[in-house]
Amino acid sequence: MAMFRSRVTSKACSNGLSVLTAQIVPSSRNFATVSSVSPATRNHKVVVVGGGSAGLAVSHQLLRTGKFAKNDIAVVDPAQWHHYQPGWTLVGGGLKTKEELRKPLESLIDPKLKFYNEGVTTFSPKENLLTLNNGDSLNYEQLVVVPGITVNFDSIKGLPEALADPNSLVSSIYGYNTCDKVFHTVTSLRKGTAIFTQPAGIVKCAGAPQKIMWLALDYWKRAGLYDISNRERSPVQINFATALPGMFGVPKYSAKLNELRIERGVEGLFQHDLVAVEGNTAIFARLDKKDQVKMHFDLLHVVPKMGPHEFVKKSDLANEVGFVDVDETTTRHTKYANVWSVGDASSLPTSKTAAAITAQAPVLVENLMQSLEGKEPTATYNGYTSCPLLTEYGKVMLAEFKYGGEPHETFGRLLGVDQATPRRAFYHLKKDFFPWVYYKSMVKGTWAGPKGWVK
Ligand code: UQ1
Repeated sequence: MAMFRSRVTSKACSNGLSVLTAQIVPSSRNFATVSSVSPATRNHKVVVVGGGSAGLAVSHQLLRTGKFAKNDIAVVDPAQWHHYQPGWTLVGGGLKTKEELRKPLESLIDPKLKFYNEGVTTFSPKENLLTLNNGDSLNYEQLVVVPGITVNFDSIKGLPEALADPNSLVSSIYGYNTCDKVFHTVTSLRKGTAIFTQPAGIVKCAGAPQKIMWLALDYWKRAGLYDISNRERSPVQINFATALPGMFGVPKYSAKLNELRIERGVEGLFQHDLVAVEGNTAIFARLDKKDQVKMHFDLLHVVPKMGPHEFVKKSDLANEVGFVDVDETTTRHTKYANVWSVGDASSLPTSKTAAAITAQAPVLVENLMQSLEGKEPTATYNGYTSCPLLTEYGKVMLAEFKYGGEPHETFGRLLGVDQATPRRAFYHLKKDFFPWVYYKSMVKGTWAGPKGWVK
């Protein structure tokens, strides 16, 4: 991060495609600053690190309390673009273009917020200070650390090269550069073995690796290339190779998804963690048998490993695995009482989604405001998160749950429906309503997910 700046970053300021060298440009600013201009220190009441889903929701909700003057709140993010990442699955399914899902980050930031279009180099929480890549420092009373996580394409040997090769049928919905290659690979395959992977460790939206598989299956079925009833006779065979022991982390939805998998003739390769791609061979570590297996593929959809940003991981704010160490109910840092985190970068033990942030952001904001007044935090987060799981074109299973993998279904409560049953209405929520309400309201701080619009 000190030497290079990425032109394209993902939802927060994660350098999502750091392995694709075409996207990386040397940063002259770092050197220019050192040689000519002396570093400056600036003061803000609140500094928010990250202009992703969490950063924008939190900063605008803070602003809307009416308790801050212009430039009291600063937002720090090196990205030029803000991406609606939940939409990348829809791009992979040929339902949206990637361009329509992004907006210039600066255009989403209220002019009353001070925007630093820079990355963070170091945190000094004991001094209430952080330094930027350009050498400047920011002082704060309260710090919100929400930079998201990085997608590590180079965590799988041979993957960067395979993704960059326009002739390979290897792709991933997990990056801006590669999400549109996915639909191209799906429409190009005529016969053979398709493998969809899900890695060991934490990923954003744990359902997405199979959402794209269900869309591809449906596409091949409609094209006459996939025979659900006869795997042997079907021109295309589908394998779901996941490092997990089941289809999903929540038992209720996992059971239903496994039924779908069996009904639809998809082979489940559980505890299989992709480690390398060599030509048309995928190499998996088998986590239960502690060995490796090689498998031929004709189409491969890869979900790389993901992890915290280095500048967070190496800081005093991180827990032992690199996430910002916060209390799971108040979102306050366990050691530093004026530091807060939600979203992907946080240690909150729930599934990392934009839906989770709709429930987390108001809790963080309420508690931070109380903290500014010298009061103890009282708002609590119950672990709410959601995964609108596309199971075919036109149908979505709306998984919603809280801590402990316990279902917490909005429409179950309101209408008495079972959300494990895939429905057309949920599909339109996912495809049309959520992307719309996200840019219309969520990034502006006026959308609280299942709780609806806030005043
Ligand atoms: C949501 O608010 C949201 O954000 C706009 C999503 O998009 C990523 C979601 O997937 C979900 C599930 C919600 C939650 C809202 C309702 C009405 C269930």
